[in-house]
Amino acid sequence: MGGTAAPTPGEMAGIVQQIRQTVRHHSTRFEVAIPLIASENLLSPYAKELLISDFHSRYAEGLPGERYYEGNEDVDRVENVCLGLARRLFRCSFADVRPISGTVANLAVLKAFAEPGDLVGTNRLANGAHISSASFGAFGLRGVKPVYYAWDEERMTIDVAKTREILKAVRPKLCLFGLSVFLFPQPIEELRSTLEEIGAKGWYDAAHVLGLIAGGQFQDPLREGATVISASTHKTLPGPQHGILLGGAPDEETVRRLQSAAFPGVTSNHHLHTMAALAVSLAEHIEFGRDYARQTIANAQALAQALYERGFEVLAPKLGFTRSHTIAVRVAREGGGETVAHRLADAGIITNKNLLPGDASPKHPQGIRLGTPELTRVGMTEKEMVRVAELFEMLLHQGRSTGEVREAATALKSPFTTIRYCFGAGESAYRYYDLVGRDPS
Ligand code: DSN
Repeated sequence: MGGTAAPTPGEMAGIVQQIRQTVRHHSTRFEVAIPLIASENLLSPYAKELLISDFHSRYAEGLPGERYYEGNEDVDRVENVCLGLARRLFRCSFADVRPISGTVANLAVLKAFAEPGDLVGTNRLANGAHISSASFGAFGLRGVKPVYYAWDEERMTIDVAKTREILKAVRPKLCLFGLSVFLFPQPIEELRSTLEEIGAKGWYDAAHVLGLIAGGQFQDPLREGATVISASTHKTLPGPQHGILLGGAPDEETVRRLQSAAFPGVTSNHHLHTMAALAVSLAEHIEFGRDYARQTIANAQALAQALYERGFEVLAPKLGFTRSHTIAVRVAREGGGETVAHRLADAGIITNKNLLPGDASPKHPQGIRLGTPELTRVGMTEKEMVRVAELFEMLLHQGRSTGEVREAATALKSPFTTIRYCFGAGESAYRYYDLVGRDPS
């Protein structure tokens, strides 16, 4: 007979225990680390609580009030609140919170507005585009062909004049604006008349800058020419890992296409526990988002300036380095993106290697990407950003030991472990509470 070998007594309970201990170890590691991943953030206690609610166990296919399962009355109430908060925060008439991630939201837009073989405008990966635009990502899955915008390396954004010519010559059906190395606003307003002339829809992937847009501190894509925004909800919008679609004032056909792409196109059930947590995060962002977004950007600019003053090659110095939460640093002199990111991580500073314009090899990029959403969320301000830059200098320019830098990083972070800019501020941002409170047996 086939089947798995029976476990020895205590074997599986031991594995469960190990998993719990490993996750706890991770939490305490991050509590004393300096996390600088531009796409990460921390959930508020009220949002986090809902991740372990009974919503996690349920199905609710379709739209509120039109479900395929019974028992969804409370889910419908929460989803309607979530949709209302999203429309209010982004001042728009359409929201759909069923995509379960940013990439799934991107697939929904591609399903709604493009057919296999269509041309879709986008940025190149080396210029900071998300992997959704790649042939091995969502573009490839939908079978659409990328039309790349021209890039202005010095300004770290699209070259508008050259891109106008490309768009007029090639006439893509859909044009995606948005980046994963998102330093400056995308010129969708400047390209709006060209999109209208060629009949292309404007699509804005706001994953990285959603909380900055909502906080009124970045561009406003729905009023600048985007028909639809897709996004994940856990970067500068400090919500749960989830996705969202937003539309300014779309016509009925556009709404129908987006809704049927969201379900049954790219989801069956959506994730109800994260949807409920998103509702909390949207409410908190309406209350606290403006201040949070302002401080996040101020911190990124302060970190960039402090690194630049210490001899690091921070991109776009003539433009003030960044208008967002992110900065990009060329670290070829310090050993390249991979080596530097590893060395920093060993010293408790968490970053990621990143392709920069001109990089030939995706495996060995010359850059690292840094972001300030998480350090801002735990209350750090410009003063601490200077200290973070000093840690980089100690490790990468002064030859100080990994252990010494790690100790300094821990000392810097230790007073900043509680959550801010939310209800329940002051709770631990990193720890969670054992539900069972005893060992499995
Ligand atoms: N891969 C994420 C990032 O770090 O930008 C976006 O999905």
